[in-house]
This record gives sequence, structure tokens and C-alpha cells, in this order.
Amino acid sequence: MPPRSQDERMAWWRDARFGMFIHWGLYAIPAGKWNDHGDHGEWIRTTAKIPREVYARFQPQWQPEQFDADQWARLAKAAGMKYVVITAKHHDGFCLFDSAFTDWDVGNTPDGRDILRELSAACRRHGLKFCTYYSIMDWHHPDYLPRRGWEADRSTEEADFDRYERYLHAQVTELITRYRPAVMWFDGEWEKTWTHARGLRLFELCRRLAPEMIVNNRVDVHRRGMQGFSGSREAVGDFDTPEQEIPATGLPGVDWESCMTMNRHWGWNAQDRQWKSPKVLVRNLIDIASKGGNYLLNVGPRADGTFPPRAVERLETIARWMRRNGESIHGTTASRFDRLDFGRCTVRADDDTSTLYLHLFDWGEGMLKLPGLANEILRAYELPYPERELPFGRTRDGVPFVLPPQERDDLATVVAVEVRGRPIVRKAPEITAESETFVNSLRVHLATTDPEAVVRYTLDGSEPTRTSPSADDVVQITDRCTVSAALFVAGKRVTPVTRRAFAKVSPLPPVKALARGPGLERTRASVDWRRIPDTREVFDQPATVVERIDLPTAIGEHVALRFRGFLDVATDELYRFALTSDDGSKLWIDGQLVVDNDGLHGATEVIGEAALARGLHQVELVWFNRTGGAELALHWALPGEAFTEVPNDRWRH
Ligand code: FHN
Repeated sequence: MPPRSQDERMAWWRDARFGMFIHWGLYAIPAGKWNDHGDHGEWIRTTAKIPREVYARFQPQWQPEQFDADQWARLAKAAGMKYVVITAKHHDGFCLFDSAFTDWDVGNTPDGRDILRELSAACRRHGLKFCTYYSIMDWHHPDYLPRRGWEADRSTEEADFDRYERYLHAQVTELITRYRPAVMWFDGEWEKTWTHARGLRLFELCRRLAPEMIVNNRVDVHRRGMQGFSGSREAVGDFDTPEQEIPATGLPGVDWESCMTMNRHWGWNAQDRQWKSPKVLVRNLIDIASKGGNYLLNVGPRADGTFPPRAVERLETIARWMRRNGESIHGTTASRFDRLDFGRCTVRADDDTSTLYLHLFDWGEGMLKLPGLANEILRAYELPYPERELPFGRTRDGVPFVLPPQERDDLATVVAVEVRGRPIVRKAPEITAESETFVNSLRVHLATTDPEAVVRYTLDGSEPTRTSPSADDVVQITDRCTVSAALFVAGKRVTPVTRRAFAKVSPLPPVKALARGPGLERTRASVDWRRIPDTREVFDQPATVVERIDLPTAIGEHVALRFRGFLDVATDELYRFALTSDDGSKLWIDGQLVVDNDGLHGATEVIGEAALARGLHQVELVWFNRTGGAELALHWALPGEAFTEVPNDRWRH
């Protein structure tokens, strides 16, 4: 039954908060060691430059005789993990399922056990969601491109990436129809042969076959490195995937999951002794949940199918902590507190009463202050002992507090604070606007979600008082000013004051040029850039006139384009420009650099602005593609309006 909404699709995942990642494959056999180097992991085929036919010798050695899917599921469940994501196929292309489309799979190993079939069944028996990781990058398949740089001997003559995409679709279809994964976790999407168009087709395949299945953002090409944040308007995928890091303030407004290792490697490495302590792992879980994210914690099983003992120890320690405190993680959401002296806070919000879970990391004897909390505290107690009530009150300046318990859990002590109604945390209002400069006027947003509070503000930098004007969201400014704002309830200021300055600027005058006609001049050059150089002599070929800024079909690699001409603007205004490119690009207007989107990257959008007077303004845009996918688009927006493509009739040359 297709979910009625994205919220319905994501509901179980948001409640889960915690999952197990499993990186397992042939690479567990060498266990990170090749010749005299022992720091390899699941990338060993590439990092040790093992030729394809040599690596293939691991397939007959695959004998996970101690693999016990129920044991894995029990350990995950006890640790409070609600879902398991296993590498159905990692970058080496080896499949942990018996695929009809390749012999490079467990079906062609001595015991031929279908790992995914056994693990999916065990997950169902133990009430866990079974999920699959699938690498788009495939170092084994003859049609996958690009080859590894050191594999020059492997011919690419017959390679056909479109045929590889059909193979990929066929296998993903196998995974979905056979194992019904709750999440499809794509990876290996960063090479230039994978494009937004291919990502969209794969995402649509997943939606068509399993509308309820969740798909991560690495199906597309917009992930920003390890931050994992798409950010692009056109990106597809249901959640963002920061890796080995926890975003400082979470990723507000999107679903996100931080995936991390327990030591330094995803795949089993017998030499790796740098295991994170249970305290670090538990506090990562708390930190992530307090910011509204999920924690996907990795185990790299050994070749025999057992979890490393150091991993089991950690899972069992986490299990003990979760038995006491799991309700402070599962089914909770981020708190609105910006920063708490003692640790973190998660929230279980209900209409009549809500519970704030205070996670105490390192605190003295002092009171646990909750700055900005507006709710009435009903009671406070140490988890999991509701009978062990704790004293609470308000400081002289009205800040609510709870006194900490005597007992301390070295991993983290949790105090439950029940309050009346849905949590209200009063923070100084954010002062937001599209820009800090304007030509004519600017809409400044002074919003609060607090039903009892009103935002009061001044424009001269002075502190707002109970008689200052109130703002219900937007204030229109027409002169240089400093906006100062605070929340008031019943005539009393209940938050600190925030301030932000805005400047009125004069638009760049139009250039005195006689434009010859519509369109821009576009010049092409062969280049070997990683960044755009300051010189332009490469563009020594005759220009052609084009009607808009975009790429000719099949533009290819090691190529640069320069667009030159004039932009005809109708009114004096501050214009914002959104430049999307793969690889790098730069936009100058009247000789001033307005957008710098330079460098080697996938399709990435950068926004800049320019104050322009009515008339013609000189424009130069340089773009390049080194290898693989290529994209270029320029959008603009007037204040308060959505971005649109620059109309063709605005270009002159
Ligand atoms: O290259 C992979 C890596 O081996 C591992 O699978 C991680 C886990 O998310 N993902 C890629 C690196 O971003």
C-alpha cells in the first residue's frame, strides 16, 4: 500500500533513530592486509591495486561457516537498533545474494548461502527492518566506467555504461522484489559517469517497485562530500547522509542519518585497534537524536561470519544503556534548545503533557538549567525510576531548573522532565532576509512559533521594549537600519535581543554599449583544468551566438565554455543569481565576480547577488568539465520572488 505522504513513509524510520550498518564481503578474507601493508578495508581491491583476476581468487575462499543471522539480529535488537543495512554489493561488485545477472556472487561460492535471504528472514523474526546497501560504483563489471587509474590494462573498448545501468536496474529490481528492503541505501555515486538523470531513473524505479521503501540521497549526485547534505533544488532521495560526522546543528528541515564506524574501517581490518569507546558511541547516539537525526553504526564482520569481539562488547554495553534509557532515544525528536551546559535533550511531545529527556554528560553539582523553557514543569525523575522524583524550580531571573540525581552513569545519566502541553522553548527571534543589502526595499522576517509570545522590534539598534512595535512575521525596510528584536509575553521580555544590520546600496550603472542583437557569444576550448585560471587566452576560437546559457548536447570532457554579452535588466534592483554547474563555473557582472562555483565537483548550486540599475550590464560566465557528468544552469530572482531561468530575451551581445 503506497504511503499517503512522505511523513507516513518516514514515520517508522524517524521513530527508530538507531540502526546497524554491516559492511561484509570478500574483503573480509584479507582482513585489511595485503603484502606488507595492513591498513586496508573494504577498498582493498583498489587501495592495494589487486588485479581483478587476483581478487577473484577470494570467491572460492568465501566460507562463512559461523554466519548466524539470528545472532546478528539479536545483538542489533538488544542494542536498541531498529533496522539493519547490509552491503548487498559494495564497490568490488561482489553480491551477497544469489543474483541471476552475475556469477560474481555468493551463489558461486563453496557453500552458496544466500546471505541476504538468511539475514532478511532473521530480521523479520526479530522485528527489525531489513535494508540493503547497493554501490553504484562497480570495479568488477566490464561495463562500469571509469576504470581504476592503475587498471590501464583492462580494456574499455567494449564497455557500455548504459548497459551497466540496465544491469544495475536489474539487480536493484532483484533486491526489491526478493527481499523487500525497507531502505535502499545507495552509495558510490560520485564518479562522473553517474548523473542526475541516471539517479532520477533509479529513484523512480525504486518508487515504482516499492512506493513505501525509503531511498537515501546517494541515489542522486548532489551529496556534498561527507557532509552528505544535498541542498540542491532538484536532488532526489528521502534522507541526507553525513558520514563519519555529526552536523553541528543537525540538518534542520530534512531527514538525515549519520553513518559511522566503530573503529577506523568499515570492512573488517584485523589490525585496527582504534575502537571508539562505548561512551563515545552512546554519546554520538544521544547527540544525533538530540538534533533530530538517525545513527547508523557500523559492524564489519570477519570472514567466518562472526562479529569482531570488540564490536560485540560495544553492542552489549550499548544494550545495557538502552535497556535503561531507550525511551529517551526511540520515538523522540530534536529539542529546540540551542545549547545546554550539561549535555543534550531529546523530546517526546504530546498534546497534554510532553517529556524532555535531559542527557547528562559532564555536570558538576550545579542545577540543570533549561533556558527559555516556557512550560510548567510537572515533575522530574531519573530514568528509569519515575518514583525517584527530583526537585525543580526557577532561578531568580526565571530560568527553569532541575537538580541532578546523586547516581551517575558514566556513559550518560538521563533525567526525564514532564511538562504541561507541547514544549515551548523561547529563543530570541531569528532575523532573516534574502540579503543584507537592498536597492529599494527589503522584507525582513521576524517570526516566532510561540503562540503566547509576540516579537517586538526597533530599527535604530536600541533594545525593544513592551511598547515597541510588534511584528507578525514581515517588516518592510526602505533605509539602512539595524533591526533589534526580542520575544515578549504579557508585556515582559522573555528572550535575549538579537540584532542584524541591513544596508541600502546604489545599483551598478548600466554600461554604455551598443548591443548588436539577441543572445550571447559562446566560445569553446579544450582544457585540462581543475580550477578556472585568471587568464582567458584559451578561448581563441571564433565565438558562436547562442540564445541562452546552457550546454550543447554531449559536451564531453576536458572542455571549457565562455559566455560573453550583456544582461538587459528592466529595473533598478538587487538581483540574486543561482549558478549550478558540474564541474566549476564563475559569473562576472560588470567585471565584478558575482558567483564563484569553481572547482571539481558534482552538480552544485551557489548563489550570489548584484545590485544593477536599469539597462545593459556586461556578463561573462566561464564553465568547465574535467571528466564525467556535466551540468550548467543559471537562474535569477528578484527580491521576494522564486528563482527562474534568465529569459532568453534578456541576453544581448
Ligand atoms: O566508499 C564508501 C565506503 O567504503 C563506505 O561504504 C562508506 C559508508 O557510507 N561510503 C563510501 C564512502 O563515502
